[in-house]
Amino acid sequence: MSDVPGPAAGLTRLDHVGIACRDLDASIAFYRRTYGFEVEHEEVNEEQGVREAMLRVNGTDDGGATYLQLLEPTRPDSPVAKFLDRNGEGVHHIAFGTHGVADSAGAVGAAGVRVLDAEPRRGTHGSRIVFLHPKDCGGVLTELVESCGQAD
Ligand code: MC0
Repeated sequence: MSDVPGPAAGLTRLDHVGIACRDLDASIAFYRRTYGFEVEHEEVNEEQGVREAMLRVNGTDDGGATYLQLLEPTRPDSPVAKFLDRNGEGVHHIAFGTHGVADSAGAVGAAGVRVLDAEPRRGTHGSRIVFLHPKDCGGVLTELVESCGQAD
């Protein structure tokens, strides 16, 4: 391991794992029936081209929580639809929580990773999000998320 300090990205936790699915209701039913996870929030995000559900996995002692985010595409040219065509259903991205998404993105960008959003976009439940290029993150599409009214 390198002894060079990493960037001061200010990440606090794993916020969610995003999972691409073709049928959101069937996917929700699987996670409820198999693990007992319940839907905490559901919405359509037209900008991102998804219908999505947040299933709470656990709370954390910092006031945050960790979720599974189930993502069904709403249009064929969306990133999730392209992903499904290419890979089928499965893990689409991971997301790290932060107190300040713009500062975190700046720090990660300064470390040489392409930040895909020049300005934070609107994520689930009023959160502010940016994506990092998967080719700079070991093949993992990575999101940074600042929750709306985040207490952590
Ligand atoms: C694409 N690639 C991925 C990937 N998507 N690798 C890992 N995980 C993924 N999810 C790879 C492809 O296999 C390809 O590799 C290369 O990246 C280019 O992909 P492309 O689809 O041909 O081309 P692009 O450049 O048009 O799009 C890829 C890119 C895009 C990641 C930049 O999908 C993007 O901007 N994504 C961020 C937005 C997003 O995903 N939104 C949906 C979730 P090869 O080797 O073939 O070159 S919205 C969300 O999650 C919100 C609601 C929230 O959390 O609140």
